[in-house]
Amino acid sequence: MEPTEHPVENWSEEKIKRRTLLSFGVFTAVGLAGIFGWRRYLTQPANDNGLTATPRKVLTFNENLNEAYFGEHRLAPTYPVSRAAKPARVNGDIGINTDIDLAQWRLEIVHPEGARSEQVALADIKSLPKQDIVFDFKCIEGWDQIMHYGGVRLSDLMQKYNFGTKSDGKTYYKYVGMETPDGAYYVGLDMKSALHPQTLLCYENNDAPLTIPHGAPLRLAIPVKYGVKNLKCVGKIFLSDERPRDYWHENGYEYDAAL
Ligand SMILES: Nc1nc2c(c(=O)[nH]1)N[C@H]1C(S)=C(S)[C@@H](COP(=O)(O)O)O[C@H]1N2
Ligand SMILES: [Mo]
Repeated sequence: MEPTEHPVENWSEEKIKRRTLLSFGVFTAVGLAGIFGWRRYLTQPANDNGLTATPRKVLTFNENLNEAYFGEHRLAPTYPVSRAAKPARVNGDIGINTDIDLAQWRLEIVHPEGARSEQVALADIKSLPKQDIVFDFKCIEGWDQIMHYGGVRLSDLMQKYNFGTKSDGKTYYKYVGMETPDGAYYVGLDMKSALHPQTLLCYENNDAPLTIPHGAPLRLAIPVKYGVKNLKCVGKIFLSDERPRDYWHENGYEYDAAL
């Protein structure tokens, strides 16, 4: 008779108990590894672009609104000032009035719920911390150019003039709308893009005051969006939970115009 190579084990009650405990232990260890792995994933450092190694899109779903707004922002690439185009290309003149009286200009901030509106002078805007940005400006028509703009963060302005949030001071409106003084050109921005640290209201191009064709006295520079959203000559800013009208969206382009 052949010897049995793998004799059927005679599992004692004791051994079964041990095995059960062991597999329970393994199960728990795998579970804990999963939890710690997840926590590490949540706290992993961001790379240069502000992105974590693992795509985090799926997470925003569960994040509360404030975190989504003030949490990580994906930053657009920036460049050395020396690479900025001089002079910067001009494109689009809807709502640009070459006869504009720059001394008379005021930025109108319209608070929602009919509460109030404010007229802000350029000097008041300039009193906020100055920011410079050199980014690759991209037009949906197919050209791009590195441009250097200087101004203030839209988020700083919103904080200073206390607009953006509802009366509880915490809940943000969903959108920010902007228009030229004559209302001929207009854009809508989702709040997260409006609060993005690279979203600036600019009064300078290449260290010089903006020219009228470039949107004097104040234009939007929003590097996370295509050129169409970079409204020149801002006359009015307002807030809404409804998507504000948007010039190029009305002309068939995708609303977000996100890069
Ligand atoms: N008021 C106003 N802003 C505007 C436009 C316009 O026609 N009118 N055109 C947009 C488009 S399509 C582009 S590409 C950029 C061009 O900005 P630039 O003239 O500073 O290059 O402005 C945007 N802002
Ligand atoms: Mo454009």
